[in-house]
Formats: sequence, C-alpha cells, structure tokens
Amino acid sequence: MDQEINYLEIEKKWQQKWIESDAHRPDFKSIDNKFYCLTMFSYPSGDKLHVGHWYNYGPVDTYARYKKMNGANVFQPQGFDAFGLPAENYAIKHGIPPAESTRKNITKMRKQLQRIGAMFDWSNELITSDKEYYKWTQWLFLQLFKNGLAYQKTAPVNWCSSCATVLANEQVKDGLCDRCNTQVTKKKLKQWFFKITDYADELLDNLKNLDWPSKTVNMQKNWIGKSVGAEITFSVKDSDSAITVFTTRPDTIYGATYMVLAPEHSLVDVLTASHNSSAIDTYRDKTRMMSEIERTATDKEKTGVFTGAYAINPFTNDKMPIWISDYVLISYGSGAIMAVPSGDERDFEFANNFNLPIREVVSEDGKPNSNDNCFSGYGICLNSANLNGLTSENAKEIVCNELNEKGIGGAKIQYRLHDWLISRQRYWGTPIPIIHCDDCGPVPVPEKQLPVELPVDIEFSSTYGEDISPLATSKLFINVKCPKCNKSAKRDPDTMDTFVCSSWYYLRYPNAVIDDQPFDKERLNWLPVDLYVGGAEHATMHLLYARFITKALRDFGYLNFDEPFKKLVHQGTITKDGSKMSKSKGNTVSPDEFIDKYGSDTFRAYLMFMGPFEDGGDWNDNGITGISRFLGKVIKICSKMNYNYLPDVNTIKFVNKTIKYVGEDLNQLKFNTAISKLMELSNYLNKHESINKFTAQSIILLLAPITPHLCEELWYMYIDKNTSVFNHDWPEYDKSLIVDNEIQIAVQVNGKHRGNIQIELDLPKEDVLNMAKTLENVSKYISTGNLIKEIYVPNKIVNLVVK
Ligand code: ANZ
Ligand code: ZN
Repeated sequence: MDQEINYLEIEKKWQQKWIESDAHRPDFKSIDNKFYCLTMFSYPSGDKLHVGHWYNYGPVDTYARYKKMNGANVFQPQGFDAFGLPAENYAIKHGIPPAESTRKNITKMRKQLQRIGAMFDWSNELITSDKEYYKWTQWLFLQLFKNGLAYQKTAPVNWCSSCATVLANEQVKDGLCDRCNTQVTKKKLKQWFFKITDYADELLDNLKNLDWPSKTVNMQKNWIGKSVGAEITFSVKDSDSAITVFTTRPDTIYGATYMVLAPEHSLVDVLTASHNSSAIDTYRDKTRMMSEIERTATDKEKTGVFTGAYAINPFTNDKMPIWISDYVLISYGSGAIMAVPSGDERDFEFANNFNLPIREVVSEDGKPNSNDNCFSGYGICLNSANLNGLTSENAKEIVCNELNEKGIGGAKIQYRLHDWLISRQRYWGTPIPIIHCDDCGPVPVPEKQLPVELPVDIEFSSTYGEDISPLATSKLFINVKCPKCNKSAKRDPDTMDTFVCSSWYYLRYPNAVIDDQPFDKERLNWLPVDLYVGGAEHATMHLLYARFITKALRDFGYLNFDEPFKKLVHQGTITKDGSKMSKSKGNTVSPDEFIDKYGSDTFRAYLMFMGPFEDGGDWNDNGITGISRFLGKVIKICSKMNYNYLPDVNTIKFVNKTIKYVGEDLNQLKFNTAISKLMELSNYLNKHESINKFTAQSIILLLAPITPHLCEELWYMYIDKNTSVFNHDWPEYDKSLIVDNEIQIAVQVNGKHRGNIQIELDLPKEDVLNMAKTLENVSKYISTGNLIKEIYVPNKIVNLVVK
C-alpha cells in the first residue's frame, strides 16, 4: 500500500504549493496571536547540513506547526551568520574571496534547509555579511559609541598567533584558541570594547524572570560572577605609588602580611629594585606563556619573585613585602592582592614556600588554633585589635567603615564579567564605522554614509603582520577625510567580532525588508522572541551579548522590552554509538543519504523519536526503518477510511485520548512521547477493517506537525482537496470520553484483601455488594461464617465483616 506514496515527489509538490500560497508568511499586522519562533541561525560553513542542524530545525518546526494549528500567527524566520574566520581562512588557503565562497555555501545550504519543509519565511531572510544587514550593525555600533558604551582602550588582550587575531575571553578555552587550539598569549593592543559591565547587575537580576534552562541561568550567573567585598589602597614605603586590591575578606586585614601583584601589573616596573629586575623579567616572560587555567590550577607549585619594595598595612602599620606571582591574575579585580596566608590556601602555600610571616586572624571560636594551618571559613576574629571577638560578618562592616573614614577604600562589588572586546584584526567582518583623525580623535562616520563597505581590493595572506589588519592594506579604504575637520584621516582598520552581528539579528528579522531604518515601531511588536531554540554551547557568549544589546537599545529609546528571549530551550545532541558525531571520529551521519531513501518527513520524525528533545539520542540506522514502518501503517489505515463505518466505543475513546495526549506532549516539546502515542493508536487501528472519517481526520491532523508533507498529501487524498491541513484547527477531544467509566475496586473480608471487582462508575451499592459477594475467594468466607456488616466506600472499596 505505501508504495502509493513517493515521498520525494510529494515533498517537492507540497513545498512548491506552500511557496505559491505564501503559506509561511505571518500576518505582520496582527500581533494578538503572534508566535515568534526562532532557531539560532547557522553559519554557512560550506559543508552539508548535518544531523545537528536537522535536530535543531525539524523539531522546532513541528512545534511551530502545532502552534499554528492552534491558532497562532507564526513567524519562523531563517538566515545566515555569514561573517567569520573560517571563510577568511578558506580564502587565504584557496585564494577565493570570502564573499564568493560564502555566497556559494549559502546557496547550497538554503536549498538543503528548504528540504526540511519547515515553515521558514524566506521573504525575511537575513545574511549578516550583506551590506543591507551590516549597515545596521554599524548603526548599532554608533548608537553604543554615542551613548558611551563603545570605547577604545589599550589592553592586554588574548592573542592567537595562528589566527593572527585578538580573541574575546569567551573564545579562549583552557588557554587555547577556541578555533584552532593554538596556545593563546597576551599582547597589548588598542581595542574597541562594549561596556557590557554597565549592565552586570541587571543581567544578573533579570535571570530570575526568564523561562530558561536552569543550567544556562547558572552559567550566566557564574560568568557575571558577582563578588561582594572591599577595595583597599595600600601605600608603598618610600614611594608615591599606592596599590589597590580587591578582597572578599576585609575582616582579615590584620592578617595581611605581604602583597602580590600580577606579573603584568603596571606598578611592577615602577617598584622593582634594580638588583631584582632581571629575575622579575625572566619570571614575567615565563608567565606570558601560560594560560589563566594553568596559572590558577590549585595543584600548581606557587612561584614568585620579590620586587624589593614594601607596602604598609594601614591597620597594623607593619611592612609588607611586595611580590609578583602568576597566581594573581591581571584580569580580575585590580590585578593585585593583599595576601592573608592564615585565611587563603594559595597565600598560605606561597608564604610557606618563601618564609613569609603568617598571622592568624580568624578561627572557629576566636581562640588561637594550635596546629599550623590555614582557616578559610567565617568565624570569630582574633589578633585583630578592635575586631577581636567579632564575627567575620560584623568585622567586614566595621573594616569597610574604617576604610571609608581613612579615605583608603570601602565596600566594593566586583564582577568577573569584563567589557566585551569587539575589534578583530581580520577581514571578513563588519567594518568599524569610525574615522581616526589626529586632531579630532575617533570620529563616527555620519549615519547617512553607512554602510562603510568592506573593500574588495585585499590580497589575502596569512601574514599581515602582527598589528596590521587586512583592511589597512587597502589604501582606497583606509585613507579618508575627517568628517569633522576635513583633514586627512584614517578609517578604523578593524572589523567587529561576529558575535556583534548575532547580538541583534532577532530584532531585524521582522524588519528585514525595511531599508530606511533598522526597525519599524509596529514590527517591533513582534518582539520579544516567544521561543528561542539553539545549542547549549551559547550559554555565555551569544545569549549574554543579546541580552545586553536589548537592554542598551531599550535605554536608547528604541525598544520597550527588557529581554530578547522569553523562553529558551537547548536541543540535545545526537550521538553515534554513544559518542559525539565528528568528522575526525568518522562517525557522522549524512542526512542526505537518509532523506533520499526515506524522505525528509521520516528523517525528522525519527530524530524526534530518538529521545527527549533536550537530551538528544543515539543514532541507529535501523531505528529509521521503524519510523518508516509506522508511517506506512498510517498510510494504510487512512486508505481504509469509510464514511459509513460506525466504530465501536473503544475506538472512539482511543482516538479521543490520543488527541488529548498528543496535544499535551507537543505543547511541551515532548515529541518522542507524542510519536509513541500515535504509534499505539496505529497499532490498534491496524487490526480494524475500516475506520471512519473522524478517526482518519484526527490521525492526519495529529501527525501533521511531525510529518508535514505526508499529512498534507493524506489530507488531500482523503479529507479535503481545497485547503491545507495546516489551515485546519487542531482536533478537539470529547472530555466525557476520556474519563474511564469502568474502575477496579478492592474487596476485603475482615480488613484483608481478598480480590478485586470491575465496576461501572457510581454503580448502586446493592449491585456492587452483590458482585463482591460472588467472588470465589469471598463467598467461601461468607458461607462458613456470619456476615454481620457490609461497608462500601463508593467507587473505592468493599469491606465485609464475617464472624
Ligand atoms: C584577602 C583574602 C583573605 C582573600 C582570605 C580571600 C580569603 P572571588 O570570590 O573570586 O571574588 N583575589 C583578588 N583579586 C585577585 C586576582 N586578580 N588574582 C587572584 N586572586 C585574586 O575572590 C576574591 C579573592 O580572591 C580576594 O579576596 C583575593 O584574596 C583574591 F582569607 O583577599 B582575598
Ligand atoms: Zn578631524
């Protein structure tokens, strides 16, 4: 029977019809039932769509279709995150300009995406490397610049010598470049930053209002890393310099016996005595080669060099030797610490290595500890003058007040979050719309002149030199007149991190066709995104940047909402034989092979059936044949439809229950259980000679979001030749048919369970008792004794008392 349906043919046919009827374009004017359903857009890597893409887009489309059938005005856009390093590296290797290879890849990928048969509204497609798009990315940069949220600063940055570019902290994994695994080193460069730290508190506080996976919420919390403590400034002996530190334990100030600067700290050169300088230099060179992870590993032997200088502890007035050591990071706090060896394990180890003084200042009960070790907990102060006997909490407050009075510090909140470094010394990105003038400084390109177009006269090479950006090699691009004073000036030679492109694309989708402004007020009513689905690997970068940009644009007056993504779901990963699919392992599954053989509907249904959507599942070549058989069964069952057939009550109940359960499951993105319920129904109906129209119609409707082409075809064949199945309402079930009206109740004799009876709900007491008494295991007690009491708790239990 199922030979009648040629999947590949019907997929083409219905995709064509959907395009012709504009089926996937929402009514932008009506926002009451709007449902903005967004999956993270893909990077046009040139390879075929892999299973991961399908697993992101297929199930989400099923959900979108389910919403549509339930009355939602669905907008499901699609686009390409097209700027970025891989295309540029490809250009360097093969001599093909990134614009060309990217365009080719997008054409290929768009075709493949279309085969999914999703409700993508291609009329609002976005490609971030199109100047129609990056013009507005530049506009965004200018708004941030005008509002003081984009600034330039010389800073030690993460440098990947192989990619010849600066990396954001987020792009450094275990000290290695996220993309090429080269050891990342530190380098000083003038860079553009976005001031995301201005929003640290709001980014943290608002997390509680989001319907997001708790793991992701926690990752953002840790990434923002709020620490409450104090800032303290120490004067340096015989010098005008002062060292500021951040500490979470101002209550331990009396135990601060020495200081440590990060080797990169700007005071190191100033403070180092000449006879120590060569040892300091050697140590700094060694540190430069190490990643932050290595530096802070707890099992790493503590090393360091004495600068020769001393600070003064403002509370004890003792001399504190100033050291440098790699366990103090330049990127956190002020890059310097007051060391309290009695309260901090790292300081304790360091002090022991170098014979530095240790002074106990906190213990559990305020009494000195006999054994010589470090106590890092909260407790009661000792050896701390006026703090003695106070709890750590109280002492903190007092020390902060005293710091204020002395004018050398006070309470301070420190964040782990840094400003977002966005400049890249690369070609394939959005040019930064700034002109540098010797007299006027950095001058924004006037908005009317946007976009600043990416030049095409660039020779791609793997060595532009360490500080030279590819764009600087184009004389035509780089040399311009200052917009303010008209003197010769230079464009900024850098491009923006691609995460800037993706930090606002969700705002642009509903506005993609508007060309005179980034977004139209009315179209913005489509925001925020109602459901956002994408990989969990974006927990900190993209998902934090997008939240920041939304808040910034809100504060500039463009948006009237606080958060871009109301509900977030991460799809799981599809593994093969238990391990992650990867080219290097040779265990990838090519969707094309299976789509050609089984059709895209079968393929996507199988992916959804493999496991809970947020967990993923393990690919099995045979698994897909199971789904294929199931769909074959559905086709066969539909062909048995007979208008005059009267189904029995059990069938009617089964169908009604399936309507209820499949709806509930799909509504919670539980695709796998929805499919298994439909399988149960199909197994049941498979044994029947005929089915009626209601049954056929219900199955087709319930399955439609899961296998859209097939159900459109079945709908056409058996139900209605004139309308799409997706324009039909989601089926309703009859509540009275869901409640089972037969129940089982227990029968006891003298409180002991002796059997069960199946009764109709609310059966009269007399009838229930009669049924109970006829049970074999009950009647024998009644016949040998005296039945003195009959108790019946309606619909629950029968108890007979026999003497
Ligand atoms: C004195 C002290 C005494 C500290 C004590 C701890 C325990 P979190 O919670 O992560 O914010 N610290 C500050 N800046 C540092 C840097 N750049 N590199 C390495 N360590 C740094 O940690 C804050 C604590 O980490 C600070 O409090 C400081 O050590 C250290 F019993 O100061 B503490
Ligand atoms: Zn000027």
